[in-house]
Amino acid sequence: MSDWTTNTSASDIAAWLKDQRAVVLLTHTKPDGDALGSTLALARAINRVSESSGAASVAECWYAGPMPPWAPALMGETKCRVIEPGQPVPGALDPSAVVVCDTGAWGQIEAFTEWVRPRAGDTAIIDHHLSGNAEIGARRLLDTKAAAVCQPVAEVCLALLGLSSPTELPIEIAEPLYTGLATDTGWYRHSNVDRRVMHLAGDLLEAGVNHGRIFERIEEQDRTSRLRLMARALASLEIVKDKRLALMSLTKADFDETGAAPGDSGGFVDVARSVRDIRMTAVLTEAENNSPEGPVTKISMRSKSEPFDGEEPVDVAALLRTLGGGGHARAAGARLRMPIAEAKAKLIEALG
Ligand SMILES: [Mn+2]
Repeated sequence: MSDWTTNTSASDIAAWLKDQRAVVLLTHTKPDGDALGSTLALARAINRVSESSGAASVAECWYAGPMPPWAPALMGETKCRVIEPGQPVPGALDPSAVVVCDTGAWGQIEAFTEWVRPRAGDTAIIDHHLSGNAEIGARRLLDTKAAAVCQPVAEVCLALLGLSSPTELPIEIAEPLYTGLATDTGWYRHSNVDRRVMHLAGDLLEAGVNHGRIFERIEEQDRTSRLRLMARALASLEIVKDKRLALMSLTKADFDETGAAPGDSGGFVDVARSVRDIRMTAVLTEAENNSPEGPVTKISMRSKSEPFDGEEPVDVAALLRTLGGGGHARAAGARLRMPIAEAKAKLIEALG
């Protein structure tokens, strides 16, 4: 993790991408709005450049599902391949370059590990997370102060297209960038919202993005099974650590009996934030594909950013690193090879 530093610039990445015969864009498993938005925007910018020079479209996005229900609407006509858990990597395309967006951690690109490893020299990482495995990509554009990876990706898109302002971006690139920016900031509610975020958001609106349409497309498309799954999650609520931590647990049976898909629990970790005394929230999920080595529990965790009752905010990335996870100070995750009850005990123990 020691070399987790930027060694290139947006314009150098753009110049490098312009020379490529074929580019594969990757992101973390179970892609969210920022993961999908960043890869789609970049693929479209690369393909615009190659089409304008008479070449065939060369960029495509490879995703490891489960995918959110709104993904097809965002993906549109852009060349994408979705690998469901346990499926092999598609072998049809042998790209000259790989770009990994919104993560730089082996643990988040598991489906592609063996495919990416020999290609490190031809791989770039564009990310905004605080830590990662630098050896994944020889080129690294890391903006750890960015709220969304769509911010540095917007700069690469501008450099590719020779534009000076995001207001000039074509709508099919502005929309996915806006989606990443809006979702990674919780629709501009989280503490990572700053002047840069609002400026880029304003510029993308100027480029023609329709905020209400994107909000409805992402946030108001649930199936009733997700609401039923939320009822299960709320029924499992435990408030521990002197009322500071709200824990929810979802078992495989909760998903099966409600008919919910693995991606349907997204955002549940934010629900308990509404309670004043709760400073941290965690959702523990029994992983869908229990491996021969035993059960896997996924932990998703958030913390509030303001001091409370004389206590500093908890750095959940640092906390979950002690359990092999990572992420941002206010939003982090981990995967533990153990049943939910054991993972819950470990988490509470790690909190001290
Ligand atoms: Mn992100």
